[in-house]
Parts: sequence; C-alpha cells; structure tokens
Amino acid sequence: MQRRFRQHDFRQVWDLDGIWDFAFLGDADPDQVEIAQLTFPERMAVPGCFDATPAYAGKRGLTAYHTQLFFPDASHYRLVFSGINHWCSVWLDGVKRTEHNSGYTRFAVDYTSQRAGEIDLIVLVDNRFDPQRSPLHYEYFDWYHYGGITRPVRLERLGDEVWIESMRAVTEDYLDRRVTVTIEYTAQHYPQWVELSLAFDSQAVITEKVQVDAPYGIFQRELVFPEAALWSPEQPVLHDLHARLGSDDLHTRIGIRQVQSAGQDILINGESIHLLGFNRHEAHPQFGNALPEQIQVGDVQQLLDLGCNFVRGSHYPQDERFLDLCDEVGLCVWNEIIGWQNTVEHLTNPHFLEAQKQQAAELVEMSFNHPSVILYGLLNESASNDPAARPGYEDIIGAIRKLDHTRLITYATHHPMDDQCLDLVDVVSINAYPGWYLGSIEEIPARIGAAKSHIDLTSSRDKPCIISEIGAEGIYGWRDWNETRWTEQYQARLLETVIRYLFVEPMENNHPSNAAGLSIWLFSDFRTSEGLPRILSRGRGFNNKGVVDEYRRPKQAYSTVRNLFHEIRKNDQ
Ligand code: ADA
Repeated sequence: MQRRFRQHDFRQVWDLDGIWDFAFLGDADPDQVEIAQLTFPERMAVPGCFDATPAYAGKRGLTAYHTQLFFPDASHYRLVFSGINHWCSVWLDGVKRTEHNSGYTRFAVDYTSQRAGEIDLIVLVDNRFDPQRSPLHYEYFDWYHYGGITRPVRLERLGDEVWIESMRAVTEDYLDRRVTVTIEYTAQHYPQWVELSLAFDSQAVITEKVQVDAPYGIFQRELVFPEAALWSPEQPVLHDLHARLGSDDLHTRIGIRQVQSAGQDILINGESIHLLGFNRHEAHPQFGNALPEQIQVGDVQQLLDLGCNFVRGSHYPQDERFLDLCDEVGLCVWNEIIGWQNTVEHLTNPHFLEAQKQQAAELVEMSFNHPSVILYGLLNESASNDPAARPGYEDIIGAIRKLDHTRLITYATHHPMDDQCLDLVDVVSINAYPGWYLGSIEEIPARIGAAKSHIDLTSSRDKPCIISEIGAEGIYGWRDWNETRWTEQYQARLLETVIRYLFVEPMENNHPSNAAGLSIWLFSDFRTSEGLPRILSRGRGFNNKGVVDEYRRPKQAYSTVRNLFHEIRKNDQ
C-alpha cells in the first residue's frame, strides 16, 4: 500500500514498485531513441534514484526503465506516477503516451486495453539540465538534482462506465463542522443514472441516484458532522470519507480544520499558533531524494522528538507518504513549488511560468485533503525585489489561489528591505543568515529586528511573519576549543540565540513574539550541486547546516533546539 490508508475497496489497484529493467543511454537525444530497439542489460529499484547507486553515482544522462503490465481484461486503465525526476516520456506498447517535466509531483497516463494480456511499459527518464525540457531544474540550485522514478507507481482499473477522478473536502466552518465535498467524475456513457453514496467514518451520510450527463462533471454536497472531532497539531484527528459512484469508489482522509490569519497571527481553528520547526530536504546519500519509508518515518520521529509542530518542505513538493505521516502526528507543513533564486529572466519567460503553474496545479492536487498542509510556498529567494518580476509572481500566486483558497500563501524572501511583492501573499517569510554569512552571533537580534521593523512600516505590517531560514554550518563530529564557524558548538550557540530572541525572551517578558513561526535551516545535511563556486563553500560537497547529519546522526545543536522548542511549546499550551 503506497499511502497510509486504503484508497479503494472496489477499484482494482496494482502496486508496481519493485525492481525494473534498466538501461543507461548517456548522451542520447530522447527524440532519437528507437524504442523498439532498446535492450535493458541492468536492473534498477523503483522508486529510486539511479544516480544514487554506486554504478551511476554523479552521472547525468538519459535512461530507460522497463517493466511489463498485465491487463486482466479489455477496459480503461490508469498508470499513476507519484514523481519522476526530472523529465520523462512514458511509452506503452511502443507508443509514446505522454511527457512530463519536473520532479516531485504526481501525474497519470490513461490507457484502454483491447484485450487481456501483457504489454511493455517503458519510461525514458532524463536527469540532465535543459531549460526547454526541464524548465524548473537548474544546476546552480543548492541541492543535488538526482534522477529516476523517485516515488511510487501504480496501475488502476477504471472500468467502462463512470469513475471518480478526485474527491476534495473543504472545511467551510470548523465550529459547525460544515464541510463541502466535491466529487469529480469521468463518464464513458451518458446520460445515465447511477448511485452516489458517501460515508463518513463508515456511517452512510448520502445515498442517492444521480444523473451523469456529461463526459466530465462534479457532484458537490454540503455536509455537517456535528459530533466530529477537529484536527489540530495537538489533537490531529483524521476522518475517513468514502465515496461510491456506480461501481467505482474512493477513500480519502480528511481533517476538519480551518487555517486563517488575523493580524500577525496564524490561526488554526481560531487559535493562534507558533510554528516551530525545520526546513527539510528529501535527501539521503544512499537513496538520493527517493526516501524509503524507514527514513520518512525516522524523520518524523526526530522532528517530533525535537519538539516541532512545523516543517517547511524546501524547496519542492514533499512525498505524499510524508504528508500522510504529518497529518497523523500533527506536524503543520509548508509545501512548496520548485524554485531557488530564480531571476527576472525566468520570471518573464512564458515557458518557465507555464511550468510553474503546471507544478502549482500538481502541488494543490496532491496537498488538497492533507490537513497538515497549511501553507503553500513558491519561488524561494527569487527576484521579488525587482518590479519586472512582479507580473510573474502575480501570475503564479493568482493560479494557486484560484485552485485553492483555503490555505495561506507565502514565499521566502532574502531581500526583505526592498521586496516588491510581499503585498501579494498572506504571510511574510524571511530568510536571513546573521551570524553565518553576515556579522556575528551577537548581531542576530539587531539584524532580524531591523528586517521586521522595516516590514512593519510597509503595507504588509498586518501579516504574520515567519523566519523561514536561519542557521549555521556544523560539521558532524567537529568540536574545537575555539568554537568557530563550522563547529558543532558554534552552530548550537547560533540557534540558541535565534530561538531565545524570537520566542523565549518575549515569553519571559510576557509580550507577544514578533514571529508567527520559525523554520530553522536545516533538519538534515544534504548533498549539494557540484558546480563552482558553490562547492567551495560547502564542506564535503554537502550543505552542513542540519541539526542531524545526512545519516540523521544528531549534532550538538539537536539537544539545544529540542530543549528550547519543548519549553516554548509547553508555555504555549
Ligand atoms: C538560502 C537557500 C537555501 C540554502 C541556504 C544556505 O537561504 O534558500 O536553500 O542554500 O541559503 O545554506 O546558504
């Protein structure tokens, strides 16, 4: 099972994860590959990153993955890929069915089988940098871009009548427990009458005949569950919603909760919350960004142990299995579209903007029913200080809002003093590195204070503010009498200063904190790109600002942060 709950009782689903056939095609041009001539001399794990395996470590190029699909009958089927990095084309029975650019999000390929039997599935996967094919991936980014079929794959039988495309639940009013459920369908035959039923935690709430009168459509119902428990970080209660439409069905898991902002506060169900947590990259030396479940579970355990109620998925949409876990344990998530110091050239390029909006749609689709996802992010540290980039920001933010108005939107700015786009978002988020790239640890309060005071003079003064990145490199095991930069001691002292300034001192002085949240840079160390000059400022070729290293071994800062976060959380209760 690829999720933490069963998605279908009636629709047949086959999990395709395992070991597939593999070929490394190197410099080959994907448009020139003769699919019928391919041979597959090797094997590769799916999900997995081919360039995290010993034979292909650090290699870039075109690859081909192969497996066989078995269709038990003539019917409509759907192949669901949860993430392929970072460009691919999907071939069924020798014919190209789709291309997809950018990693970390789900997409699907439909196929109608004419008879029972086996066919070949070939996926060409390319991890090279190419602004045309993969407009969201650039080598200069500060993380290593692994390639492969990095997240689970499944095959579903849709049948021949009518099937459910999606089911979305929106909490309209948490006090009344009023929820709108929207079921989107595709029909092969219409008009026809079919049965629609909906159960909430196994209790039938709707059973009716509905007319399916178009090839695509929706059914929307407003429901009230007066007895239902709410979802909150402290009590993350989840509910099962099960829809049946004709012979098809879909389960989803929801939390009844509303996220709002009021002045400088972020509210969950009307209650103000301090978000305390980390930025997290999905990365591990042995698995690349295809983190096995063991690591996902371990990361969540450590985040909880650290006293977090918040995690920022930097800088791309997080694995849905991780989101499932966050839903269950009450970790609030900032889920973000790929972006990293994108320039005005990017933000005025229609091809780039289209790819951003495509990924925004996929981000919303995968996040929608996860109560843990409270914030959407975009364009980390990009050109928001340049008026020429503003239309690009408006375009992408507008697209996200149109798809989902129930969450707060933000982006992390690294130029808070002259940012031109903060009025477009709900939450101001500031990345700053006082004590690391600039000045000393002692200057941290003055430098953060100056940025915040500046925001308070702008039209964004009445918005919550998150310190979305701050941190220092600390090499695992490097402790020294001098306690200089790069030691575990320096990193611990810097993070202690930050947390005390933002939350502990206000708490001790009985006045509200200036910040609605903090996501420390960084949870775990990760491999970065090998380009010059970045690699020169990244010891071992890793970003070492994690409080755990790349194998999740705790550094000194781990217990420093842990003690402070627990103290603040206790006080906040
Ligand atoms: C930036 C960026 C991060 C990381 C960090 C650092 O703020 O958003 O992705 O590169 O700097 O470690 O310098």
